[in-house]
Amino acid sequence: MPKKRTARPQANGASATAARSKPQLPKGLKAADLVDYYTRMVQARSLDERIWALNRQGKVPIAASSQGHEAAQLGSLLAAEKDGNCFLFPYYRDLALKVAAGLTPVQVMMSFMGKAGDPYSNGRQFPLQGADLPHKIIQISNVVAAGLTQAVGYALACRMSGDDTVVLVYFGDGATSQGETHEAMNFAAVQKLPVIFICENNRYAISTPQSSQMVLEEVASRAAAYGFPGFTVDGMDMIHCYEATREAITHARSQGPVLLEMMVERFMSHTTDDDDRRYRPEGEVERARERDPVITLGQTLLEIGILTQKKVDAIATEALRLTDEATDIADASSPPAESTLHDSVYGP
Ligand SMILES: Cc1ncc(C[n+]2csc(CCOP(=O)(O)OP(=O)(O)O)c2C)c(N)n1
Ligand SMILES: [Mg+2]
Repeated sequence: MPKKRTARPQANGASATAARSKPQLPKGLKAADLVDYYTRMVQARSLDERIWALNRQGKVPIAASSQGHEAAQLGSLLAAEKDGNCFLFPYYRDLALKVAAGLTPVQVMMSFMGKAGDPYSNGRQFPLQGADLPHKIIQISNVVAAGLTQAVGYALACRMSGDDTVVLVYFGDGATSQGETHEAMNFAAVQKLPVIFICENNRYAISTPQSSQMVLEEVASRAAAYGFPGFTVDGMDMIHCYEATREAITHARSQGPVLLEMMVERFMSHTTDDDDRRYRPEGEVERARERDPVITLGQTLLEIGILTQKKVDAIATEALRLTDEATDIADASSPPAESTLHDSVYGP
């Protein structure tokens, strides 16, 4: 397990890691892994930005952005991929995770525009909601905290069928105020199930700040109530999230649940339906963007000497090309055929 907690980032977004020493290549990772994950992160950001613009053009009905959460999502995914036997229960803010897990740009755009070919629900549900079993992902609904009990049930089923899958379930800080979180954590603890509870703490539940959701300063301390470890990590640092999740996977498989609170920043409004200027202090988002995980990971890789500026530029250009191409393909595609209306629906 992570031995130490990272200093908690300041509420105003000031960097807790401002005075970074020259980073080393982390244990278990090759240079190629980091370039690969940087490329995935840039692609996810490019799609996320385009989806927001398409909403304003009336082509995407609603979206929740993962901008600012990417390091937490990709760092934990990298650990899961390295392990090779993990199953993921993300939530609605995990676009970057889903893209990095292997969803193609065209599939993403099909889902957000509600077109036939959306691999999650074939255009039936909120975008990227349903299941993507080839990438070992289930996200049945947007009901806050509902995924926790489902993930715990999945972990129990895996154990009963004799496989040693570790389940990673993702949720927000607000979700930890829901009763279902208590049920899930308590049951997982009693059964010592291999579940990693990953809280992406952006300090807001829509417009409600953390201080109005709970008296605790750290969500991680909730773990003590269930008798399993809880850690707060810098969710803006992908490598740190990778290392914490890697240790958590080992612990979960041998001893039971872990809670990882990843401190992130929500760069955009809650969803495309929200306007956060009504409740966020002026300058907060701008300060948070100083720690943009896409930029800081790129800088880190330049510093270590894994990437050159030329390669960084080429990655950005290729991401934009794929986003443009996917937008055009999805825009020109049809919605699901009327004849399929009753497909996948229980009925007489
Ligand atoms: C059970 C339930 N109650 C309320 C909502 C409406 N709702 C959607 S997202 C949200 C806030 C959740 O905040 P948090 O868990 O911190 O996640 P974040 O969006 O900040 O990533 C709420 C209240 C819902 N979807 N489900
Ligand atoms: Mg939140």
